[in-house]
Parts: sequence; structure tokens; C-alpha cells
Amino acid sequence: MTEQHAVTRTLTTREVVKPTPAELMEDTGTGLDFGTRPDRMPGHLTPADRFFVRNHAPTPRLDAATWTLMIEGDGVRAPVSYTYDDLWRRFPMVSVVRTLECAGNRRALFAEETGARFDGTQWGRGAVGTAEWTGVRLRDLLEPAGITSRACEVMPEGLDAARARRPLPLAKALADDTLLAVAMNGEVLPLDHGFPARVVVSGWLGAASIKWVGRIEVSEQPLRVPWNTRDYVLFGPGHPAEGTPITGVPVSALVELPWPARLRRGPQIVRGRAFAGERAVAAVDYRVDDDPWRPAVLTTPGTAGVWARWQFHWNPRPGDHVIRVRAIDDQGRAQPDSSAWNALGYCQNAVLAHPVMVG
Ligand SMILES: Nc1nc2c(c(=O)[nH]1)N[C@H]1C(S)=C(S)[C@@H](COP(=O)(O)O)O[C@H]1N2
Ligand SMILES: [Mo]
Repeated sequence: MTEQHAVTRTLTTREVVKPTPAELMEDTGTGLDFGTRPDRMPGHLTPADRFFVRNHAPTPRLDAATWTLMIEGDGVRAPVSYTYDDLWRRFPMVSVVRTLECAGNRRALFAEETGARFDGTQWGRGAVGTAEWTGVRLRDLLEPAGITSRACEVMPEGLDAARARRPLPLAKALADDTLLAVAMNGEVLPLDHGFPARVVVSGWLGAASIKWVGRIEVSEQPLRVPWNTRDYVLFGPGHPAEGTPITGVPVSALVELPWPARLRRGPQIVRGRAFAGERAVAAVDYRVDDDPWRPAVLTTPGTAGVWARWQFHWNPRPGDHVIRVRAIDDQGRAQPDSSAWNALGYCQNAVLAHPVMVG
């Protein structure tokens, strides 16, 4: 094989299209899943070049010119189909800033916390990101098909080899901020993030935000698929035998430092984000070593479905320290001291002891 062939082969067998350099992204080792490095989040929005990727199959390369979206199922009176042009021209365009977080985010830390070994992608803290998503309200696409009075669920389906699909209750599908997005941060949706169109479901686990959508089923019956029976389900104590499918993600906080962190001595600002799924972040507290808990300053307002940024001033002594951060949502729910155990290691949200070396 010539060198030219070798290069071509590497490129065509990559399962994620965009470059995922180690300076920006954490490789989970699956070849499909890359997290954003928490110390490489430059603004309120996560740039598309470093937005985390969670793929159950390689990124498909779909042709927008021939792509169609079918709306069908017993929950509509007449199926309809749309072209890519229809999405851009026929409907009001809506933009929303929303955070996506994978339900498996921090699974590797959950394993450390409990000593358990969980199957699934061994995420650190990087399976979360925020973008401005632009597209068409799902509601505007469904209404022309005539939603029946008995329709109860809406299920977008992906055109990737995983045929990813996950039903939403009708009310969530019709919500003002549930979109079929065609753009991310003002640019055409990148291939890895669902080109030509992806769903954005505010505050819910990332798995509900189906990428590469080709079909949306509207159903008069509750739908049972792998992603609400086997995966993305909480199994274990406190849950029925068939498990509890995950919907909104729980409140959590992220320190924008490597793990462990090395900091210079002297006064500085420690920054981070907090996210509370369908709830707004109300407050963030921090604690250094055994000092008392203190309030951090929120530098962006808490908004449902969007992370909030926080910071505090710190003038650390040289040596080893531990920073703890605890976010609280607008219903008064704070991050717990230990995460609610579940067999697949989802929804880790216990307060983390972040190791920091100063000096
Ligand atoms: N078609 C399809 N949609 C999908 C997935 C997938 O593998 N295939 N992964 C889901 C999961 S588990 C997550 S967390 C988000 C990740 O979105 P991102 O890769 O744009 O960050 O996409 C969701 N949508
Ligand atoms: Mo996910």
C-alpha cells in the first residue's frame, strides 16, 4: 500500500468526521465519542469544533439534495414529507440557546465514586455543551399532518446505522423550544452533529436530541424502543423492575480546570458552569478544603435548559487543595453528596472533589 492509500484509508474509516485534537477534546477510546475538555470552553457557547460528539454508529454523510423527512404514524391524519429546502424556506426560523448533556456524562467519575464498573462510554466531564440551535419548531412540522386527538408520543428516528430513536411525550414535542435544527452557532449543522437536521429537546438527556433525522413517527400508543427500555433507563433500587426511562437531567456543576489541575500561586479566578436540565440554575456554592461553603457569583442568569456560568476569586496557598462545587436548581434541589446509584451509571451528579495543586 502506498502512503497515499494509507492516508485515504485513515480518512475514510474515521467514525467521526471533524478533527478531534487532544488539545480540545477528550478521547473516550470508543472511536465514536469525544468529550469537550473542560479547560477549553472559551465562551458561553461551545464552538462546534470542540462540541462533544456522542455517536452510536459512524457519522453518516447524507445528501441534502435527496434527503426527505417523513412525518407519519397512526397519530397523524395524513403523512407528509419535507425536503431540506422546505425546512429553510417554508417555516418560521427559530433560534434557541440550549445545553445538551449526555446522560452518561461523568460515568468514569461515578465508577470512581462507587467502586463499581459500569458498561458504556467512560465519560469524564466533557459530554456537555451549549450551542445556539436554529431551525423549525417540531410543532410547525407536525401540524400540517393533522395530529389526531389520541396522539400521545412523537418519535424522531435517525438515518445512521444505529437507527437511533427515542419517543417524546406529545406535549414535549410541541413545546416552543423543541426544534428540528438545521444550524448550530450560526453555521449549517456540522456532519457529526446531525446534518442535515437534528432534534433539540430542551433539558432532556442528549439521547433525545436525535441527529440525522429522516422520519418522525406520531403514535397513539406509547412506543417501546431500545432507548427507553434497555439504554437510557435507570435500573436499581428505587426503580420498578422495567426501570425508569431518563427524561430531564439533574443539576450538576463543572469546574473549568483539568482534572487534576495545576495552578500558579497568587490571586486568580476559578470559573465553571452549572446545568440543571429543564430547571434553571438558582445558585452555586463552592468550598475549598475544609473551609466553609461560600456562594460563587453567577455571571450569566440561570435559565431553564441552559447552563449558567459561575466564578469565584481565590488566593490559594501553595500546596495540594480540593475544590468542591455544589449547584442548586430553582426548585431548591442541590447536588447530593453521593449520586443515586443505578446499574448503567447514568446521571452522576454528586459533588466532586476536584484535586488542585498550587505552586
Ligand atoms: N441518530 C443519532 N442521534 C443521536 C445519537 C446517535 O448515536 N445517533 N446519539 C445521541 C446521544 S446519546 C447524545 S448525548 C447526543 C449527542 O449529540 P452531539 O454528538 O451533537 O453532541 O446525540 C444523540 N442523538
Ligand atoms: Mo448520550
